[in-house]
Amino acid sequence: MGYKIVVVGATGNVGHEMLNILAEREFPVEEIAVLASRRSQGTEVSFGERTLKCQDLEQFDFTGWDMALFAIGSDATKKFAPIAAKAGCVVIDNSSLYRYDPDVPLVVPEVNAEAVDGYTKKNIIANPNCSTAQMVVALKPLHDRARIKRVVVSTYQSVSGSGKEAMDELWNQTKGMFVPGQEVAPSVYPKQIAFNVIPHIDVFMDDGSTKEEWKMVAETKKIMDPKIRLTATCVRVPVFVGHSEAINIEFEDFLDEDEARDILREAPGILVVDKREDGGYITPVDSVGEYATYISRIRPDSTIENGLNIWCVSDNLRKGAALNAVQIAEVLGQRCLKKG
Ligand code: 2RA
Repeated sequence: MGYKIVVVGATGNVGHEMLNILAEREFPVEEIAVLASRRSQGTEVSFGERTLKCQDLEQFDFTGWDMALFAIGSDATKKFAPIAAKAGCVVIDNSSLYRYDPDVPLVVPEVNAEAVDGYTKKNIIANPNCSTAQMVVALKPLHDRARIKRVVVSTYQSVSGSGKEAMDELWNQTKGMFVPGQEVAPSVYPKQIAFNVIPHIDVFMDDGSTKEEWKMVAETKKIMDPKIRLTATCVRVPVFVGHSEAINIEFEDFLDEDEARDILREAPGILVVDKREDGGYITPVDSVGEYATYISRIRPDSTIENGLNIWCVSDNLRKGAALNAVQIAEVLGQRCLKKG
């Protein structure tokens, strides 16, 4: 006995990875439906060895389906997630729409798996922002040991976080730098992304931070601990896949680097790659296609009492989105929707 699963937004970066990961992890699927916009109806997508044809989301009846993994924008999610939820299909939503709703659990299974139990309020569970997911996987085991007071994080976010169009723009702009007459003007981003970095992701807030930075603060408080004080600077970099983060942590209690390294090595979802030698650390290209949240450059911050610096890298399409959503579906099935 398996689950009747729907993937909504199957033709996008994240939807594509959701199908790959459902197949890789042999999620117990009794039946699967893949949905896309009307203009993408009929598009074929891969699910393991199978090829599935996308159905029109507008016409789909969610009645009788167990779970729907949503990988579409907030506007479309606002229209269709309530329809699915009302039909009795539990929505696991990757958009930001429901993340801050007190009646919707925001879940990273390695951190707060038990929160899925609260899905019944709206029949919806929210997936966190990609930059938050990998960070809280890294912070949680350390917080359990030495209570985190404050986090300062700088992110180096790949263009796949903005979608396929942004990946094409990076590729074409890069080519255009070398092929005379083929320059490509910025369109997805406000400035050139090839050979450049852009300290601006999402919209600006009144206090001068960006919404991406606000998300990291709000989501960390909801998922982990409202008392943690966090400040973020989120930067777009000319990398196709893989988000990187330089994380500075101040603890309530002393935690030396060796104990921190041992804790991280034993923690769920984490792989420590930490040698003080050429190449002894993780980089985005190493993370592509992998499940792990990688941690490198573990070292004390002697400028503050009880300080630690770490480097954190993960595939933003996987742990940052599709893998986390599938893991939520696994936990939901195990804890709440047992079959057979
Ligand atoms: C980004 N975190 O990287 C945002 C949304 N995926 O663009």
